[in-house]
Amino acid sequence: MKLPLIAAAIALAASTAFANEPTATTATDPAATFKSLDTDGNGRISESEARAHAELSSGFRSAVADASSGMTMEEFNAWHASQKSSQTPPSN
Ligand SMILES: [Ca+2]
Repeated sequence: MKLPLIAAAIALAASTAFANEPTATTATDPAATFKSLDTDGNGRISESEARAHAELSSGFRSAVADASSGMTMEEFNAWHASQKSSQTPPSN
C-alpha cells in the first residue's frame, strides 16, 4: 500500500516549505529584518536585496544616501522608524 507513504511525503514537504517561509516582511524587529534581507551578509542591503521587501523596495532610493553602495543598518533603522510613524494609508 503506497498511500500512507505518499501522505507522509506530502506532510514532510509541507512542513519543510513552512520552515523555509521567509519572515522578512512580517518581522517586527528591524535588526532581524535587516539581517534576513542582507542575503550576502555584507552589512548593507543592496537595491536588489531590498526587492525581497515590497515597502523597502519602493522607498529604497529615498531612504539611502548612496543607492549604489547599499543601505546601512542606520539607514534601515531610520527608514523602519519612519514607516512606523506614518501608519496612515496613502490617499488616492
Ligand atoms: Ca548585502
